[in-house]
Amino acid sequence: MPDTVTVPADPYPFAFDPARAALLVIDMQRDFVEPGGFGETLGNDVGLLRAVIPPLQAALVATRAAGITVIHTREGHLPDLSDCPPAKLRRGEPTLRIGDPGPKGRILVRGEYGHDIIGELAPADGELVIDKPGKGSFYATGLDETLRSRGIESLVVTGVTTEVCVHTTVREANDRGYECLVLADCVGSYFPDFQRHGLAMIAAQGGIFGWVATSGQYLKALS
Ligand code: C5J
Repeated sequence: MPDTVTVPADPYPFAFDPARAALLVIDMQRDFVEPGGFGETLGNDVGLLRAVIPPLQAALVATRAAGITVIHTREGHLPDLSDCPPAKLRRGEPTLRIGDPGPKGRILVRGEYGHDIIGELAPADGELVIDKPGKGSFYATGLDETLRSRGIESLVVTGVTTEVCVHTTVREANDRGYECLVLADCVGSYFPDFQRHGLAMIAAQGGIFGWVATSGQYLKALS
């Protein structure tokens, strides 16, 4: 691998050192992507997120082959829900609330089948899995310390959902000084409009939060 990889991107090319980069795979959990989980209890068509899986599988294969760090996240709560703010528990009018028993186990609770990452994108041995109680990957996790201790400065961001956990994470990362490249076809939303506008918001104003490229552009740059 060269010292610098440059990916054509919006609003301008994204250059990163593979030894100082990580691919972040956000919340590719059954609870968001499969029927019977948290996403569906909120009234969403979870099928819309499945388009992310094949390009993300290809990005993972190429990232691992390039020796770049891979980190997965999972949104969810302790079985006693002590890390779930009452406001989050009360929010909305879901068919099942966080902690209720559902077809894939208790909704959004750590250790349950529905909380885990889908088989198609299962973490490889040695890859970090960060459990987070919020939408952002930095809030109440050790992610910042983990990245700093490994000298990571650039994040290639994938996962779901674009306008919620991906956006929150990219904003958190940007404020902490990380440079983020979001792979447009490797992030997904239940709302096609939010997908489009969410990506546009990241790259607008000269890359106010980061850069956006396709997985094809990323793969070509890695090869
Ligand atoms: C949501 C997420 N949408 N991973 N979580 O509640 O985006």
